[in-house]
Amino acid sequence: MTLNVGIIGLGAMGSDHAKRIAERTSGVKLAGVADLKPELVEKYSKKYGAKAFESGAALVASPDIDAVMVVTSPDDQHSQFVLQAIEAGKYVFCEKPLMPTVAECQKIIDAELNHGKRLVQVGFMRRYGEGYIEMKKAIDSRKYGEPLLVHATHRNYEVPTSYDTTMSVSNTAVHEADLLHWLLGEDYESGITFLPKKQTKYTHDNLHDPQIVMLDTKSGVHIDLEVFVNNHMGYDINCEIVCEEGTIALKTPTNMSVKTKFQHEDPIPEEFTERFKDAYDNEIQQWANGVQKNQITGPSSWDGLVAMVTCDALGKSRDEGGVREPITLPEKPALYKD
Ligand code: ISE
Repeated sequence: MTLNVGIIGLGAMGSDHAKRIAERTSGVKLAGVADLKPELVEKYSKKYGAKAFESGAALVASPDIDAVMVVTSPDDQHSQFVLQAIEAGKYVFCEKPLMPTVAECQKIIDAELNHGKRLVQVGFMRRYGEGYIEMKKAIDSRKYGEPLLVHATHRNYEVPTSYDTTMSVSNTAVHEADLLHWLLGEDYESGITFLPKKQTKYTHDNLHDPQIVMLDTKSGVHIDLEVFVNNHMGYDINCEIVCEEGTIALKTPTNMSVKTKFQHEDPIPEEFTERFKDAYDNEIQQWANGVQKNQITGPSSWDGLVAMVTCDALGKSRDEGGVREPITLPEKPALYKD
């Protein structure tokens, strides 16, 4: 049976998912689209033969839609559609972050608990990248001993002027907030955000760039993460786990490198949709398969809440001048235990 998926939000990420659902995901059909901009709805409904909805709420309520993807921007518009989908008993994939506040994440969890079954998956696609999957296997096996340190970078070529200082954590480092505790298989104890004095000339008044994030896990693994969103070089994601008997590092996938006169060049991707294309494809295919089988296993609302609690502590640290903040999670409900 074909799964009829509806997408709410057709900006950069939403249109990328629309193409993925329409052209590269098996067992699914892009059955409907909605956006606040009618011209986008018209464009993508025509392009993919999907039904044009006049609102996100109408799309969720429609009997023509089996499962919903919420990819709206700004991030604080996710809430109403995710809650509406849970109420309707429909599976809903929500792009990261789940919600912009811990209280709102908790609302989603409460609605899901009330429903009695997991319906929400959060778009932390890095967990589906082959590089990270291999790294996790190596860490879990303890082949190289205990992990001790993590050095990571999250660099974007540039960001729009609407992107501000808080977003370096809530919109960008949120990926590592999710990924690194998953990779290491443990929760965080505390976090720090430090704003170095020297900034890039490519930033603007409302954005402190770059920033340094530090996290410590419960067992004492220390993480340092550089977040540099106007690096004017490319989309450069690095992660190295230092273990007792070796280091495990993520490689940037490339199909070609060039050697020319006294130089050796490896291309750096420009955009995250290009760098993590395979991870996104994998993520959505597995989500669709899970929905078909009536059991989803990807990042849950609980994972969305963990990331937001972590980002809140990191934001507080930044606002208080770089003090160490505890990261305290509520008790994990049984629904989210493995
Ligand atoms: C964006 O929303 C993403 O999710 C990207 O992966 C991240 O690199 C970028 O900084 C965010 O703005």
